[in-house]
Amino acid sequence: MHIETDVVHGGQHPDKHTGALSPPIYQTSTFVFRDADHGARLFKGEEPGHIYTRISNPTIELLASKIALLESAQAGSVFASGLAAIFNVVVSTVKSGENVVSDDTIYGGTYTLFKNVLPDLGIKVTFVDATDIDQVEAAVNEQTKLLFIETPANPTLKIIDIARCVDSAHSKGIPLCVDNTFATPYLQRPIGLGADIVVHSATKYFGGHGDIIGGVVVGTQDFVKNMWKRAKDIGASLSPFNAWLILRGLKTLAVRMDRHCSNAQKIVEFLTKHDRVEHVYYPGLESHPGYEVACRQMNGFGGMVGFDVKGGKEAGKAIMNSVKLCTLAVSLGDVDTLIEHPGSMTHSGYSESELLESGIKPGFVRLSVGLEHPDDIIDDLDLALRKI
Ligand code: LCS
Repeated sequence: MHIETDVVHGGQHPDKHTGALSPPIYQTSTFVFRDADHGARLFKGEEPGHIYTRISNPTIELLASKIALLESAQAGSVFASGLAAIFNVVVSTVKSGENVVSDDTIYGGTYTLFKNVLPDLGIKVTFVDATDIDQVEAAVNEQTKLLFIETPANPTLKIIDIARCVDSAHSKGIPLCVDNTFATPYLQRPIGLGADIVVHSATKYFGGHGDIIGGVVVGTQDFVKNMWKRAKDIGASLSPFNAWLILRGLKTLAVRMDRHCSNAQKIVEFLTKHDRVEHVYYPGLESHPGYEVACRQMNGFGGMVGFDVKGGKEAGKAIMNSVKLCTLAVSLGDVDTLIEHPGSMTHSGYSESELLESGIKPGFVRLSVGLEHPDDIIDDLDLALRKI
């Protein structure tokens, strides 16, 4: 089936007992055993069944299998947040004394996890610019167990060639993990390009309405099974209600992504012509350094846009303080257009020099283009830009 059909029907069937079309929310902590031996068999794994929602739950399993289907992966797991998903991927592939090679432009929370938390567990992360495959190969050594990239990257929309990273990682015998949050499987499917693991912040386009926090990992059956053996004891499980909200959000993923993309395209056209705007970052611009790779590996350029305002940081702040329709808030992928300043907000874990090395200029403003009428977003931005 096409992905437009899979987001609606994939993995879902009317409820066996009641015929309910919408899946039930199994809002329960625990599941009752038939007798003591039944409980013991479930704990030993001798019989399939649910024990306790931190370990498994039917609503959560439905979501995990649906996302695996959408990403063309064998299996999936869901977590309480995107960062919990990423943490569990790392600790199930990398041990103390080993290391990760990661692109240097990633979500600020992932960056601080990699820079500050993992070293305390004995896991080192080497940051490189993964658009330069020589840098990746120079950084990988005997102890490297994972290559990690985000593409398009948060916040600069840097595009990394997934197939090239696959070749490089596999030639060194290590897996490639791609954070596909910005693109979603509607616009990009890294597993089809050879990636081993895909992670998402489901908080964003999957949920789509700005009302949940969640994370996703997909990969091979073996990888997901092994990861879950530890993850169930780490305990960052998603709640059944949040799983259900993500299932509901996914139904409209395709139509929402189409509109996010077309709205973003119109806003980019407006911003590139604006005399107060210095530079626009969008992979759909022919002048974007990743344009050709994006055309090859994506089916659309997404709803995220970045721009530098003439006048630097103060001018960027002035825009964010004077917009009325665009909402000054972090997160992304919502129906509402969100505007923020990565340097002082989402990416404040980067030092001044790290921001510059990652191409995040002081005045860089990030826009998550929502589903309002594009002319209204443009009018709002135009008024704010004209005030500086
Ligand atoms: N990966 C990417 C690409 C993200 O943008 C985020 C969150 C995460 C992982 C972590 O997911 P979470 O744990 O929040 O579900 N990005 C955010 C952002 O840009 N603004 O606020 C959160």
